[in-house]
Amino acid sequence: AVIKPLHRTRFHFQPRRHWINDPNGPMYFNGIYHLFYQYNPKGAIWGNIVWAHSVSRDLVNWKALKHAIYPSKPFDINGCWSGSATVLPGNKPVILYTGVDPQNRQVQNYAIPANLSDPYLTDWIKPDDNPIVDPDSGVNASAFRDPTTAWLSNSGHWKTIIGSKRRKRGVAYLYRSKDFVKWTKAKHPLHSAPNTGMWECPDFFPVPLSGKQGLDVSVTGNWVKHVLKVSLDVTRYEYYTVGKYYHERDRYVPDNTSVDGWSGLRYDYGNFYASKTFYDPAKKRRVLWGWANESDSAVDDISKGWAGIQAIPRTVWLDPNRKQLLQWPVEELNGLRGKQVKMSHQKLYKEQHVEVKGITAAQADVEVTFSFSSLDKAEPFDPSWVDAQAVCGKLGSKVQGGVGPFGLLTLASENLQEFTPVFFRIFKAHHNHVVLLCSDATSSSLKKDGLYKPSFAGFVDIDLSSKKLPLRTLIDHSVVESFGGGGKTCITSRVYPTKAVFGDAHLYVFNNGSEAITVDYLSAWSMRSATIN
Ligand code: DQQ
Repeated sequence: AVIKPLHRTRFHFQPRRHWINDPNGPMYFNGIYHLFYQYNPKGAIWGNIVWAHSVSRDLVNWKALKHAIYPSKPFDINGCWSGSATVLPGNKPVILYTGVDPQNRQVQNYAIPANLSDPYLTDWIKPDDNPIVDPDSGVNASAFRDPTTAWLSNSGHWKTIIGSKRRKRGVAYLYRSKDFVKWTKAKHPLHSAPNTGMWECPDFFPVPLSGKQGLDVSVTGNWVKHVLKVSLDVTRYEYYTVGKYYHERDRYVPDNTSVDGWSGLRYDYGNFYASKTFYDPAKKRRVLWGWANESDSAVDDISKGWAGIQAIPRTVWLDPNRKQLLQWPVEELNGLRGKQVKMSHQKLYKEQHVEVKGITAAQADVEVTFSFSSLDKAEPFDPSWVDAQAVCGKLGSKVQGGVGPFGLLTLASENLQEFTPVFFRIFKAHHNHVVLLCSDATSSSLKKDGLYKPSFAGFVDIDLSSKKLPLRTLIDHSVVESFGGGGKTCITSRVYPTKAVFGDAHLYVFNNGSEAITVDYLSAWSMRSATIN
């Protein structure tokens, strides 16, 4: 008999087997989306890293091609690590990536398509003048990696940044080139920040001050802001700032509403790392890819034979408040929506949960708007609560509140022995209200050993004057990926239910606060499986 793999995702990107990590070199070229990714062709743990390669016409269904870049030359013999694609004038893609050389130094290389008229760009050449950037004596050769998509300045110079650290200071070194082959390090880094450690996978791009449109990375002007994102290897989270790029000086300065480091903004407050955006000229949008690692053990991964997925690609743009980004699953995902069920004007009193019936709750897309008539009952907010995850750990979905907790119980078993709640809780602070979004894996699985079950959470900087809070959650067997407040705060959890699987998984709306909540409107869809690799 064929055993259906319990936790394998059906519409998230993953290879057929083995380990994957960072998305690499995403790009659009002649009608086709390319996604490369860090991949171990030999097993379900990290190692033997190559650039695997898939192509798509819709960012949803993918076809696997042969590995694009793999160790074969001295400049990458010990590893082909992360990097980015740039499409040069004349529609010529180039990849910049980090190679690990025989001395285990991290060097930067380039690769070009062997045949530009091959629509899939299947074969890649690594020219003999590699590496194009060596770590100089001032940089730590084991912390010097992950070149970004390059941008072109008015002076005709290409620029890229490379992640690094100087002692505990995270650094984005800037390099310039006239011809994309000979690169010179700028005297000053583009940006750096104390006590953040190694900056992996930097990403740097412009966003217009208003509107949802994305921009090519080379666009500048007083009508754009720039975003710098870095991934911190020690703590395994990412943060970004919104700021200004002074292109004559090649310096980036975060706005005073944006901070570097631990308390900074995150694309995702859950399991999401080594992310990277690209500009899609076909739909004039900027699209974000990020890796969602497993939260089970290496032993589990080896026995299931795979580890790692990519989160659903998201369109990103600047919030009208100009302080943060907004994110939403790419519109193409809606093409997988099948059977739809609806709920409206559903009151939820304290301790009540109501089932959303009639869809495949283990593989679903849910959009809901909750409303409340008053904030009078909101619990007091303790100003020392700066760590959202700690607050959610203390005030879980079972801890009764005032306004909230309310939200969804996803991947729930019939008697709620297992469930992953995604919920809001509203607090009253001195001058304002504070909204918390939690995606809590604590009760997600009855499995005792080897699971990481954090109570991920983030604050939602949202205006409550309409007395409404929207939430969208994508559920895909071992993934619960949520977009709170219209994409203001996103959280991805990886969970491994033992009972709430396939047809035994349920979905509920719930409230556990003394203030009654109304489900104004809910739409949930069974999701079809995508064709992936
Ligand atoms: N993964 C790659 C590195 C990168 C790290 C190696 C981030 O290039 O810094 O697989 O997850």
